[in-house]
Amino acid sequence: MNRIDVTELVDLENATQSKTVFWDQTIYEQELEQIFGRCWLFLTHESLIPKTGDFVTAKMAEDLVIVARQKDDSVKAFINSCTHRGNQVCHADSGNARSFVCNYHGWVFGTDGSLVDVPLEERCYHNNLDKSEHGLTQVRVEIYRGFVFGCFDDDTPSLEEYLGDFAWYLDTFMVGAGGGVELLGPPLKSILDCNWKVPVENFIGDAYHVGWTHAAGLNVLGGELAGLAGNQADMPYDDLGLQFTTRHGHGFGVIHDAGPSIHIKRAAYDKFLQDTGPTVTENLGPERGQLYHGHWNTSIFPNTSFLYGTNTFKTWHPIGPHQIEVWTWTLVHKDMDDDTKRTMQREAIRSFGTAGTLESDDGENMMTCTHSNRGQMARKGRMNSSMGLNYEGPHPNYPGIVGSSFIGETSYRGFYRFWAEIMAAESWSDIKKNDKHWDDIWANKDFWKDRGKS
Ligand code: UNU
Ligand code: FES
Ligand code: FE
Repeated sequence: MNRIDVTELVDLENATQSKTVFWDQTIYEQELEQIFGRCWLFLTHESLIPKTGDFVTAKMAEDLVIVARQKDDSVKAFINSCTHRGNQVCHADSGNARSFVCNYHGWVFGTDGSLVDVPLEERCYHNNLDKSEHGLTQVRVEIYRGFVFGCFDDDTPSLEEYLGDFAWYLDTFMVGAGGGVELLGPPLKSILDCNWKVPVENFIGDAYHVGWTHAAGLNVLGGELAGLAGNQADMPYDDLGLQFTTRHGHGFGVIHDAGPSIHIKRAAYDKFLQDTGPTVTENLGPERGQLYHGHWNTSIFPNTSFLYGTNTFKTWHPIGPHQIEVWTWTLVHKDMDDDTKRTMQREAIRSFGTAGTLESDDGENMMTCTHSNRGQMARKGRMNSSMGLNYEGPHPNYPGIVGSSFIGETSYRGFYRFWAEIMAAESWSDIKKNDKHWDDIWANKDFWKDRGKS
């Protein structure tokens, strides 16, 4: 493949990106191979396929996959395309099956993807078809805290290594209180006419837009975030939260003590957090004890995002450079009673479901960020993500790089830094060579020491 030179597209020092990254078809094709072909991609949560034979269909960028619970309780995934003539084998979103029968000529695949039966095998194939060679293409699967991921590349490090320091943060709510979390499905699905990176960068670190894009909504909702509406100058922004980026482009921003702020019916959720918070501090220490009560806007590289607190959990599946499918689940703690889970699901859907009040605020921006850069002149321009440059650095108490304010672009920069790295990298062994100095670009090594926050 003739690769595009990404050094032109992402300027790490000045924190700018070419606007063509949202529009260009060749860049997109390279993303499919270099990023979606080699990263761990979120598929589903174990709680959605608890029993043998339970399955969901999922997407890995433009590839369709089937994810199924096996007899030995493991989870397997395979490409949802028949090895006979390529028809989609499973059309359901989810269910329980003993086998998958292709609609076209009737080939039958086991829930492990193996080809188990072929019509007229003896009469017309004369027993010359080797069924063991015609199973569905297997996808590598690994699970972190119940979150099932798939990967197309055998050279990609383990899911745990891929998440790396980010798992330290995820553990805050995934295991901090002991009971774990789960996703409520089925996922809502909608189409949005934007490049996949626009929502990812929005969720990874764009708290800047919250007080502006969502000003009207926040004013009506009230709660802890209402004070952000309209970007009031006297807010103590530096004390309200932080933002983080870790190896491999994952990142988030936290607004302290604002967890359920977007929920209206929140009494039971508030109580759950109050009751379980001390256990998190006990198990994981005071930093994560505090993060547990915050509102997080988060993306896991490349295309999964969530708002912990609001509890919407999303994957942005690209369909070409200018369109995505948005899949939206609700994130809840397993130990919550069913009523509380339902209430949280309704609240998450009301705000960040397909027709959610805040989701629709964002949708229009995401579309126009893409389509305003289709022109040959617009595409030559640059975008800026320099907010908070140098007000960030390694921190004594948190892994990764920490930005001093939740309104800043530290995690944007981390995302595009890894985007550029993996777009150019020949292989994962080249990426590994950079592990030791991946954070060199954040030049201000003593930022937190100088601030006296240790
Ligand atoms: O719209 C968002 N991504 C957001 C909303 C982020 C933080 C708080 C509330
Ligand atoms: Fe940020 Fe226009 S002000 S995109
Ligand atoms: Fe938003």
